[in-house]
Amino acid sequence: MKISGCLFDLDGVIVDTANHHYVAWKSLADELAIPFTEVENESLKGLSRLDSLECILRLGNLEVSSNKKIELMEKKNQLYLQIVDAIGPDDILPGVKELMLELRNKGIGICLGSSSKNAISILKRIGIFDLFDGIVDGRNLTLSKPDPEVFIKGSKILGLTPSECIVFEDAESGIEAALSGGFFALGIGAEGSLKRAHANVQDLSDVTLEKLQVLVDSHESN
Ligand code: B16
Ligand code: MG
Repeated sequence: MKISGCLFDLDGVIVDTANHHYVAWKSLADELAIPFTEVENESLKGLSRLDSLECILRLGNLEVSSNKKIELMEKKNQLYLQIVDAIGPDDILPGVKELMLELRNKGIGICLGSSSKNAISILKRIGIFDLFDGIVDGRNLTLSKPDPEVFIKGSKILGLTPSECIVFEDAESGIEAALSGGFFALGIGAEGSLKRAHANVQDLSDVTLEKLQVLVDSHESN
């Protein structure tokens, strides 16, 4: 497969907002006296706001009304927005912007594939919104990762098939979404994590289009 398109997750791939989501959920869980640590948070990564809240409520065996869920989600989001208010271009994760600039120069399509409804404001805040050919985010999705909808929509925006695209993901739900959609799934994170991905890197420092193509080719020859 020759790489023609790249679909980037946002939180945890482009910028370290994955941790900011955790801090905001942790504060809400503490208030509700629900035990919640980074271990439980791992399975929340990539899930929509509502799916994340419902996971946390299940951890505490709590059942609440739909109105209460809306109130709790709003509270978490306000806290999250307060935290991300401080982020800027310096918070882009290592290698991301360099890789995106190279991809653009070489005519490779770039699309966002994020579950977050805050994605566009974050991209504008860190100054890379204009590097994207397309955006799929929490505002245009009916199904949350691990459903492949987010990446299928992204590949369609780029005018490509899934088999021509790489997905960059830091979350198990996102890797599953990429695999079930028929994409090449590149896992980003600590060594030993995201074992179901086709290939893994710790971060995007020094990752180039050539290196990505080598990862794809070596997976295919295995
Ligand atoms: P929001 P991604 C996801 O973004 C996050 O990983 C997840 O933790 C968050 O709950 C979800 O977005 C919804 O975010 O509350 O801002 O709409 O990783 O798919 O870019
Ligand atoms: Mg993510």
